[in-house]
Amino acid sequence: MTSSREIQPLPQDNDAIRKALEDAHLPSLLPALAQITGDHSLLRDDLFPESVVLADPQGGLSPEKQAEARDLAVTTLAAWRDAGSVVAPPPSLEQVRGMMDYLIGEHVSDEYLPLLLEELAFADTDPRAPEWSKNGINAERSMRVVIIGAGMSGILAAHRFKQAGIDYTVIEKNADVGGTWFENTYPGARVDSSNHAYSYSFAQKFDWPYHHSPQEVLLDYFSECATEFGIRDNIRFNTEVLTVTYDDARAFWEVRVRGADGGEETIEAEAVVSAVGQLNRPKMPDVAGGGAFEGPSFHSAEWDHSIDFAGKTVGIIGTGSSASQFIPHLADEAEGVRIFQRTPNWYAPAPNYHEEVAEGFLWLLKHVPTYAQWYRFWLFWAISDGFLPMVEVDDNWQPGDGVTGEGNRQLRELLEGSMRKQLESRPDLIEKTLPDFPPASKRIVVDNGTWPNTLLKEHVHLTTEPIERITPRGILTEDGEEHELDVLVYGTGFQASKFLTPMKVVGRGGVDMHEQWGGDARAYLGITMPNFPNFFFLYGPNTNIVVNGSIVYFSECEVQYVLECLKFLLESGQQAIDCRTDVHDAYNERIDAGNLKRAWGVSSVPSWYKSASGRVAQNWPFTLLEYWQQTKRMDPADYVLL
Ligand code: N01
Repeated sequence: MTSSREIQPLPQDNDAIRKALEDAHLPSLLPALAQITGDHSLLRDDLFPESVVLADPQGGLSPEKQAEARDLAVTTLAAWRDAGSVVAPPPSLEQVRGMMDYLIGEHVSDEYLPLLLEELAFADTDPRAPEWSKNGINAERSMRVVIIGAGMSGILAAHRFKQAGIDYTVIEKNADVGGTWFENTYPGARVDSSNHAYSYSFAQKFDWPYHHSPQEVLLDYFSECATEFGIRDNIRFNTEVLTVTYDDARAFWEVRVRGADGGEETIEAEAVVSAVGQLNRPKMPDVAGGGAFEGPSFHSAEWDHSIDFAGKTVGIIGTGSSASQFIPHLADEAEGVRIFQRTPNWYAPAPNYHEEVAEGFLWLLKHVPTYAQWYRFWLFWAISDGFLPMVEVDDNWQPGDGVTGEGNRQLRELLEGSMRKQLESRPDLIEKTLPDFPPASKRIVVDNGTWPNTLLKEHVHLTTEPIERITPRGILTEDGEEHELDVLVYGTGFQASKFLTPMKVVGRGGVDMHEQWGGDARAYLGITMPNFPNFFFLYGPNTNIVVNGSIVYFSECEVQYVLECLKFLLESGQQAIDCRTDVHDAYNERIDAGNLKRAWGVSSVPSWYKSASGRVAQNWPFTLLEYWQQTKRMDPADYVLL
């Protein structure tokens, strides 16, 4: 990644610059030009973008205004180059604010400003890095941390602990880093949020080949991060955590692990960080006859790459985000495709979903300092808290209503219009695929027309008849038809609400974590829970976001909070902190009330957002800003000090 972040000199040839500018994202280019030249008059009133929405990347600038902006950019870049390509001194806070105001088309409030400054993270700055070190606070004290999992959040935690000089060991069950991006190798797997924003704020990559890169590109990114951060030597691969047990008398954790050779051992640690993810353990469907099918069958997260689908009829149970990505590939290869859909999905149009990043845009990201940061910032804002009104529940909402409020109605109109248009030649498919429930009741699937085009193929059949059972030869539906299959693929998702399954975690006084939860995981800030001192979750209960932000952002906030907790332990000399039950309960009451004001909280549609009891155990219902504010500092009053 370091190499991909090196800015290359601008060429003498102005035509090359002009050509690249044809692909420029203009709202984020002008702040970059203002920053490198120090000339903030470039942010002209008449070139002010009118909006920040993904569907209109040029912010409503007319073609004439876009041409003017490009002319201005050529002249500015050529003059800057001719003057020696010297980047102006860092802008003042007011100047940065002016650039942000320009880019987002409104005045950045005092509340948001510090968060946005962190997210902007200009090259070679890392505002979230710890400004303290363990030995600087207390060199004598033992502070060993076990991190469970080396996916996106585990790599991040390891990096931060290394920066703070904290002794850490990462236990990873797989043979390499990457977590979900290591395991999900099904054809078509790619990130469905914008890639330039789906990366660590402090390790931005300029040269993403796609706006939504495929799995192997994401895996490379996280693998390179692990190498660049220098954390690999502290990761024990092919090693699984079996039990985690708190020793009350000595105030530390015993982590029982099994290595690749089957041998078991116990690792002691003062703190444990769970970075196991929510979408990790495959879920098989609860239908009769599971295991009866005699042909090859597998889950999407355990793809069997040895199977040649040519000439075969493949059945797929499930139509979620995973299935919507791999089914089009199966349809290209197999002779017959039979899709079994229980509940339809809303599909959000993303025209650039499979598009490579345009050559000129990529060129500019590599040649114009700070441009990549400003573009990432634009994306961050575009997919941020402004989306929340679209999922809000009005007070007069009634069960069965197809929308939850005015914002949700607008969203529904957009999605429904696009789905109807794409399937207009097949009213039967519109009937089968158009949900009657409000958008965002469950996860909206991202698509660029590939899904309806797949359904329109003659050899692809969408069955909405409920499954009665799986048989040795295929699937029997309730109408009595047995659908004969050669291969069966389960696109049935993950055991998301069963956090930390199948590990056994035993806290203070022998309390079992899963028993305490009773099937309904909760935590304070999604990070700590009573009876489990110095045990921290990343991507824990109620930290998943649905429409605003990315989970990388959440992980950065969570790790920041964990660092604050460890710092407190080092400074105070306390052995452990245990979340207060009243604080935890009051927090969760608020979370539950918040989720009941969101489409996913009131809808009865099945989704991985809910636990078996029907409570939303996964999602964060509030703003990104609020989570940042709550995790920025740790308040010792929230904890029992041990
Ligand atoms: O899993 P899912 P997924 N009988 O739980 C069906 C992330 N992700 O792996 O809706 C019949 O969404 C189930 O039906 P229903 C993303 O956050 C991200 O697809 O419950 N059907 C549903 O259709 C996503 O949301 C990316 O009625 C049964 C499907 O199986 C999350 O992972 C890519 C059934 C499960 O869908 C999970 O997505 C992929 C049964 N008994 C995933 N049981 C990217 O960023 C389940 N189903 C690209």
